[in-house]
Amino acid sequence: MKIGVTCYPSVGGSGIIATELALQMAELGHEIHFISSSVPFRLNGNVPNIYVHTVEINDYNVFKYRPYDITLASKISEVIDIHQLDVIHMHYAIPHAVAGILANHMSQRKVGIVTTLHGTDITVLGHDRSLERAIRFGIEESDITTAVSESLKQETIDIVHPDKDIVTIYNFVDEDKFNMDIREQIKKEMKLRYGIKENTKVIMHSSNFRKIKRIDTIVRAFNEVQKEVDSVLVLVGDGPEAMTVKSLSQSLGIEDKVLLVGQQSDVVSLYKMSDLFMLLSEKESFGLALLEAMNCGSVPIGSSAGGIKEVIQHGKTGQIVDVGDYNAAAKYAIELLTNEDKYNTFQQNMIKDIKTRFSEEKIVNEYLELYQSLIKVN
Ligand code: GMT
Repeated sequence: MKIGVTCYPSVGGSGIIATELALQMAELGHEIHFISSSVPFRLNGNVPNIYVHTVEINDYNVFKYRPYDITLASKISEVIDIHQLDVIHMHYAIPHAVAGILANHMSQRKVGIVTTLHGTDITVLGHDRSLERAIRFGIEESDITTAVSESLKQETIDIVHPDKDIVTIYNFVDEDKFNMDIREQIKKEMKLRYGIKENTKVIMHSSNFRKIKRIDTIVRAFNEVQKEVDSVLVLVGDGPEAMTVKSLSQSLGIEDKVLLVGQQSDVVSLYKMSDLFMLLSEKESFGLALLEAMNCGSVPIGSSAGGIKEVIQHGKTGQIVDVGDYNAAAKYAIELLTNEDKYNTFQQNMIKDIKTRFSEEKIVNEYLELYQSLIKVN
């Protein structure tokens, strides 16, 4: 098969899923054509069967706004015809699905269109309805639309009311990269590197530090935990909330125990260093970082927002708390960090559960079947 893929190439779960899926498809012998504003960040080196077509947008005085979406559509259509694509996979309804649909109209060859909803375009509609018709159009005019959790699927139905079935396909984890291999050894090395004592427990969070991630709740929960358990909080990533987090930890008098390590290329080693992973967002369609950290052995505490409660089985593979409830998060964290048997049981359950529900093989096959069903139709 020849598959075109359009995603946001910068750091973020949707770009990661698009790239990891493409890498797997390429390994299975399919030809992948990325049509994107730049090379996706998880695409390292030259991978056979993967081609990247970047969209150039020129600045003409005649346009008040640069026509990125139209240029993208034009480029997708060019790639469809030149490379004789069979299917295009658009990540996000706007602008990508809409650009893909337009591209299909422009091209001589007609392709099947798969659109994956990752959350943000539906979240945006919660407070700005101006894109509602475009999103509904993107969903309805795609041949197949998928959502990354049941929760996102339901939210889309409730807000957009599309006249179309939505298929849930969960995010998946790259088990070759994110696993528990030599976890104890890496943990030791990383603690040494970050000046953390061997017996000190590590609580971790990683994200793009947007307000919806509610890192303030994590800092407040950690403040309670460190009163009872010798621990540090390691925050991986960067974004608009970084300063707020810094000043909150200063005002709580725990800044020495809150490590803001910024964006890191080797998150795997960081995850292996951690005992607990917290994702207490107020909106989260799935939480890919959570899944990746879990497969590295970090036991999760998540909020009840969106798809997080589908990723974590409360009381079995991790714990779930209400959004903003830092006392409950702290209580669960203290319990897990001081009860080794319970901790080990959760860790074993979680690794088993990921293998069953979120393995690369399972999820890649689900997408493959969708692509194949479209080839039969076209
Ligand atoms: O979490 C983010 O802010 C990044 C965002 C993105 O667009 O990459 O992630 C979204 O898509 C991921 C992949 O499907 C999901 O795992 C994340 O939960 C989702 N983020 C939100 O819903 C906030």
